[in-house]
Amino acid sequence: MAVSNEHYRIILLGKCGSGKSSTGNSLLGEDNFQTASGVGGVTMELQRSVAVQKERKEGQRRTIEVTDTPGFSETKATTQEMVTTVVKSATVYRPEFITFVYVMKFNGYTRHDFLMYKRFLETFGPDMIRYTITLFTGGDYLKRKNHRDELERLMGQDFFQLSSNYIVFDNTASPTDKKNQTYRLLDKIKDVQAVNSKKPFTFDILERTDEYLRKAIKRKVSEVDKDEKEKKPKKAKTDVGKAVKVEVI
Ligand SMILES: Nc1nc2c(ncn2[C@@H]2O[C@H](COP(=O)(O)OP(=O)(O)OP(=O)(O)O)[C@@H](O)[C@H]2O)c(=O)[nH]1
Ligand SMILES: [Mg+2]
Repeated sequence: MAVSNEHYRIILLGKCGSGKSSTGNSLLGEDNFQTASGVGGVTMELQRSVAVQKERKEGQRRTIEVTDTPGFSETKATTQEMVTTVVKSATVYRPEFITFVYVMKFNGYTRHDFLMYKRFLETFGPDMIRYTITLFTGGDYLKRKNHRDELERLMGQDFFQLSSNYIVFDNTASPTDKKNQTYRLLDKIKDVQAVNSKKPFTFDILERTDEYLRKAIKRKVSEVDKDEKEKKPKKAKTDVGKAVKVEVI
């Protein structure tokens, strides 16, 4: 039987403490990223980790690469901070297809969270939304089966007017439930690929953003390119069925 390969590249973004590292661990099926509840806590630098799975169907191999990022600061998330994180995490994957997963905490969601999310989308222009899935952690706090109704009741209409591509995650769930959540996210990523006709996100599509930002992004991209050239790439050790930590970017 022919082996089919699926490869997903996910970049987790969002405010400090929103649950990015916990979500990364749920996706990989292994605790590779340090979370606030573990020793070490807050994520300070970009980290990439990969899991290769061979299970969903006979003859199918699925690779999930996750990049965990330092959170945007609670009080002063600057445009520069967002540019640095997004460019550094995305540039190394060119020309592969990546999907941004913007993580927000459902429990304790505030107006500030909404405004930061809005700033993120505005910073990167109208194309960004087509490459972004919003993921709400704290699914264990949602009591009703109809998430949309409950999210709408708690957050108001604003969020849904911006984006309808979202998913709810419970990072405290059982391993089986975490796997099912992961499959749901991967299906959403396939939709994102289809919407974009598999054309990868590139920083060229930022032409419509303003002059200042375009220059800042270009500068950052060439900085990352230079770093990448100078850095000897570490061999990624992959292990079927296991998540392995690859490198700190
Ligand atoms: N109840 C519940 N707690 C969660 C969930 N996801 C994450 N948490 C908790 O939220 C806290 C923050 O999680 P992290 O994964 O460290 O958040 P982060 O976004 O990586 O944080 P920074 O690296 O500081 O930006 C931890 O105490 C997690 O255990 C969830 O789905 N449900
Ligand atoms: Mg973290």
